[in-house]
Amino acid sequence: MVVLRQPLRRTVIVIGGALLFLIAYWTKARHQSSIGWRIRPRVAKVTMLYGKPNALYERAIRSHQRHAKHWGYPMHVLREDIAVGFWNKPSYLFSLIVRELTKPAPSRMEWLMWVDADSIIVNEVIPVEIFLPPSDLTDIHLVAGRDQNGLNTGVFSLHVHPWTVSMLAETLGYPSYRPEVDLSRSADQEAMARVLNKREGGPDGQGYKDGVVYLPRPWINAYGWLHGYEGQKRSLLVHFPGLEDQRWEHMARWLDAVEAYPAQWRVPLEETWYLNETTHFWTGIRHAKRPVAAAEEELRYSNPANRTKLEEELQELRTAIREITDTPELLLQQIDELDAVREFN
Ligand SMILES: [Mn+2]
Repeated sequence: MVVLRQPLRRTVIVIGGALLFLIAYWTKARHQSSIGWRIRPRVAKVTMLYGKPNALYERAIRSHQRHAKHWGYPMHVLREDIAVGFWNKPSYLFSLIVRELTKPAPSRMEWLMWVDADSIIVNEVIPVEIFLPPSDLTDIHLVAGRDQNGLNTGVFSLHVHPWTVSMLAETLGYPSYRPEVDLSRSADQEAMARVLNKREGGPDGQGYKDGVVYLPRPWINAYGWLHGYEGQKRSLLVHFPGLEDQRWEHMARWLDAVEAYPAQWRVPLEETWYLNETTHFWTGIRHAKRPVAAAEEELRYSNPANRTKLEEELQELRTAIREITDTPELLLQQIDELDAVREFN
């Protein structure tokens, strides 16, 4: 064994340590840049679990933590009951959005992704950035999915932006300023759905509708039912809404399967349909946003006689963008119709 003198040994340790750090950093950077993401994460994940200890929810949250760790997403877990009734989720999100906004822009997260504690990550090597608008689409502030009851807030993403502060403030205030409305059981979800549908008020007087994009819900929020799974083997996660007491058995079965054979569920993004489908989805929206921006500009100088028609067509294209999930063919049709009206201006 070579015996090094004290100062030399220290130098060797320092240089060795620095080299190891560089190698680790380089490996991570290579790993992440292979699909084009920046090294600093732009998304944090958020969930909550409080009250009576529940081992299944804890295991579900651990699946989200593994996913977060894999991609370097910070993860926030609310552990205290902070609000009366059903308002913990929007209250916590409100606090986190405000906290991010108090930081200088370069060190903020850009998005927060909410995940319910009754959802389990199935394929932890799927990054969530593919479900968020590319950074040139700056006027989208909420990405969610819908089911037969409308908006589902079990899994959805919020833009770190003043728009979101207003939207959450209105959601939290909903029972106070609309006490006559029966929000039924999922009061926070119902209140948010109603706020998102508003056409007046909000940050620019136009409500919140145009800041929302609905993507095919099973991409981010595939349901596990009593007799099956809405997703596929390569899907991101499974969520168990509305199963009541049968939820436990199903959660246990899924957790056992995912924890026992983790490698079997990890299918890299490149080998899933996700990459193509999501790229296609955002390209479609980008394609439609361009004529919207152009028409908005033209509206300012347009001939008053044509104004109403142009405004109408513009509104229809905005709706088509929001509804792209349900009626993708409508998007192209509306782009054509808006173009036709623009030619007369
Ligand atoms: Mn849920």
